Amino acid sequence: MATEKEYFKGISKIPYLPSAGPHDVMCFKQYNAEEVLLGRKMEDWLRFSVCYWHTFCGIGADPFGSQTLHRPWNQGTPMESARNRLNAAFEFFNKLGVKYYTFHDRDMAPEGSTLEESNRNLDQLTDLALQLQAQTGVQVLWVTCNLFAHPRYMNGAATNPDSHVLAYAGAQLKKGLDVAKKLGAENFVFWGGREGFYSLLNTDVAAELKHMANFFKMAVRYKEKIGLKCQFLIEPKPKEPCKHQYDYDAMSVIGFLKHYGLDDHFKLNIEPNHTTLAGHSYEHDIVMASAFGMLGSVDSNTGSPDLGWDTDQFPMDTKNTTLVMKAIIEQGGLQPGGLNFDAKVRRESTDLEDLFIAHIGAMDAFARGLRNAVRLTEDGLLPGMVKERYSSFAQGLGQRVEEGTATLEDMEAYIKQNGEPKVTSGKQEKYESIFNQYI
Ligand code: XUL
Ligand code: CO
Repeated sequence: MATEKEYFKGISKIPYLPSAGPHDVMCFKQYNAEEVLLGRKMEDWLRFSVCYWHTFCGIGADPFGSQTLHRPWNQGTPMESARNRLNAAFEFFNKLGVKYYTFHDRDMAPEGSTLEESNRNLDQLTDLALQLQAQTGVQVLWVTCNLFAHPRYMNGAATNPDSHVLAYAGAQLKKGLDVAKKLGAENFVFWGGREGFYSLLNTDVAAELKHMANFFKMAVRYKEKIGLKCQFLIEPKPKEPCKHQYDYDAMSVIGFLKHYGLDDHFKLNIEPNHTTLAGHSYEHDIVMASAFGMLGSVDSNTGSPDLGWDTDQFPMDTKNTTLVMKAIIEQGGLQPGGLNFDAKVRRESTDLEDLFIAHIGAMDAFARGLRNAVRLTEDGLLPGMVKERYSSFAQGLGQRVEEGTATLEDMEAYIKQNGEPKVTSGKQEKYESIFNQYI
């Protein structure tokens, strides 16, 4: 690969060494890209992706302290840094053995003082990205527009009370969709960071939701006009930065999409740390989105269950990864989506190699989750127990409820004939005990 400089010196391609000891954290022990499970290669079940904003733009600053992460690619003018960063990123993807990456328009290229200048910056950087993609085979899992960081968006982008701001967001989105087409992105994500409110006293929620739906409709029309073949995804999050965000969780977004007739054009990008912020269990929104055929992709990270904010940690808990992979297997895979590590090393993890250790650990956690979920599926014990639990809907009156042909009069006649139903144990502990034997 023709990079001008090696950024991750002393680190070569990460190998699969299943018998390596616990001390060796620079190899995969579970993730074997080419190994076939349930008729598909591991890399195709998992479709791992590295995110640009945390891994290459993150500097470890937080509201209480300044930069702790000093990256060698952040040198020179903003455009020089952006080029270095892109070269470093592709070196990282290759050494890690990951085939996809994700980025916001403004992490790839710095924002200029006009829309035209921002677009020119993006043109230059995406020319280089295209070249690096062709050299390495690494592809864009998804691209997104940053419609939340610039001060103009402080009161929202698509839900801003000022149509001038909405117009800026639309102009930025138009370029973002052109970039998605240029780089062959497989998906395009909308995360509404400022689409919500802090006070209902100054907010017309009905107007804002309608404007947001119309903004999405413009995106659908432009996508069709330019022949962009990618899946649109909305990423739910309940709060942070807004006190209340409209895309609260999977079910709110599904309801919104159906209400405005957008559900054929969008699926969901579920981030478990957002799901837990909404007060649900880790896998809840993955399962809910999947149940409605709306699970498009996963921002694979985790929070701390004992904290109330988005810590974007690398997912290391194999119980969680098993539950996620079980849902993904049940829906037949995630393609064209993938498992994108929207996760950041801690600001105290200051070595460059920590970026590798974090990704390798998370990839192994997901590979192990996949192996567990495959055994669970192949054994068929738990799925069989669930099927049996609902077996009364397979014939007679239950079947007619299932098909939607039963009436309340039928219910009354049935009860008069059959009387009180018998009490049946839910057996939760039995399910939990069996599940534990697979992780
Ligand atoms: C914010 C978040 C974003 C989106 C893309 O919590 O998850 O990084 O994934 O804008
Ligand atoms: Co995310």
